[in-house]
Amino acid sequence: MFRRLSASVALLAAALTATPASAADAPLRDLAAARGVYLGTAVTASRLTGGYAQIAGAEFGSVTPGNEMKWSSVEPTRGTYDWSGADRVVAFAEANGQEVRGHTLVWHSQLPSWLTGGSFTADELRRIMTDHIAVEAGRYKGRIDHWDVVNEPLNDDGTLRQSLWAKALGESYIADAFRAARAADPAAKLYLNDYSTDGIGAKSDGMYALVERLLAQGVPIDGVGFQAHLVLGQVPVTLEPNLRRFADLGVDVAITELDIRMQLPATEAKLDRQKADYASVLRACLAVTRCAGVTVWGFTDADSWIPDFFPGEGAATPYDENLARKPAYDGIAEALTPVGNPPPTGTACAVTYTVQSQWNTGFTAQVTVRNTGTTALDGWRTEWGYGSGQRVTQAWNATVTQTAARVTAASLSYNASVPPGGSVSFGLNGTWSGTNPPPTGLSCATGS
Ligand code: G2I
Repeated sequence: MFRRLSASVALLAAALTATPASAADAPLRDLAAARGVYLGTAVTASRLTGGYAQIAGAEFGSVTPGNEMKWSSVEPTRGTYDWSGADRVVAFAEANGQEVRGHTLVWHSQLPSWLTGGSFTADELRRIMTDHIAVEAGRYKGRIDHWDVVNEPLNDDGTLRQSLWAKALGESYIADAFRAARAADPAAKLYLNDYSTDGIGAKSDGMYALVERLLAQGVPIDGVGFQAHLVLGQVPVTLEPNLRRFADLGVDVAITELDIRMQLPATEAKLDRQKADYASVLRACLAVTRCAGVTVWGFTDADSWIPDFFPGEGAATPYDENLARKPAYDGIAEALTPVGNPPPTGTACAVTYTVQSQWNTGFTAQVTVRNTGTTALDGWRTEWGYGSGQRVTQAWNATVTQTAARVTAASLSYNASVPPGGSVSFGLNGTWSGTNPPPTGLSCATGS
């Protein structure tokens, strides 16, 4: 694990928010990464400008399109696709060095009317479903870290929800969906996702049994998502043991849609309670090794589904409607800050990226990591995002890997140690077309 210490975006976010920076004074995404988890948010593509975009990019290491990848968004008319919203979210993530949770391939809701109103045989429906997965997951192949392949398959009592899919195909639709998703995008982690499965109870028992059956059939399922649409003061006490029992089945787990709603108006006491509730959800994830991360379902109360669906309730997210941090933000930051094991003081680095030469399709860049702390670096890493399709083709003096737009470079044995005030450079050749803008989210981290 490594600790990310410098991110220029953090300064920007701090400048934009009304309240003081958190105790840890680092973006949530960096605090999360230092603990080996991601902190994500659902976003709305049409809002990705201005202060909303700044915070989404600076504070979160993963984004989930709130609606833009759902079936009714991408294929409102049979055979006519609209990828504009989904493309926008994926491009945003790549420009900000973020992961993407794809949401969602197979669900009973937000389906186009040509599908809900059509009359199809079971074989036709199965084919429509697997074709849809092939098209959508195929389009974003290699660019989605986690796919919510099947969403909300269960009733509250843990039995199979009689969705369009289950009515025609029975439980077999779930296995088929996962197999189609694996074929379309072998690198994506494939998740089964549901709500009210957060604590141990009838519904999560049903989910547990379902996951056991799928694994026994060799279905390619990598993880289980727990939405965690919670009510103030009601974080299930069994959240952590519940996550752990699923992890013990051999799958990853993640909190995928966290929000904690309250009766309006919000008061100081309620917001303090919400802070504690957010912190306890984060701690439950951190306590379970296979918990991959936590995603909040919208980071601002201005972009939350709660007021529309629960009249009189709201204030469910970590930022208020004016994009100011709420106590819940600090609850997340504090939970992510190690207790009794503070980061070593005096260890810090800074990184610069310079294009040294550029020709019609290629360029050479030099990256310099400087030890700005007071103790020697024992290993370093840097990360950045390419916003314009640039690809690294060759590198020297570092181990450089690129996944989609995200590049990671790590020290080699002979240049891992950097004395205070010293610096190390490495180089790379890359390809570009159109434009070759500087990378985004350039950060460096210490440790191996
Ligand atoms: O309902 C909360 C979430 C439960 N789990 C699955 C998630 O996909 C779901 O997300 C919400 C979105 O946050 C809402 O934004 O799903 C809702 C629909 O079930 C979304 O609401 C819809 C409204 O119903 C539509 O009227 C609206 O056109 O959002 C659409 C786009 O703004």
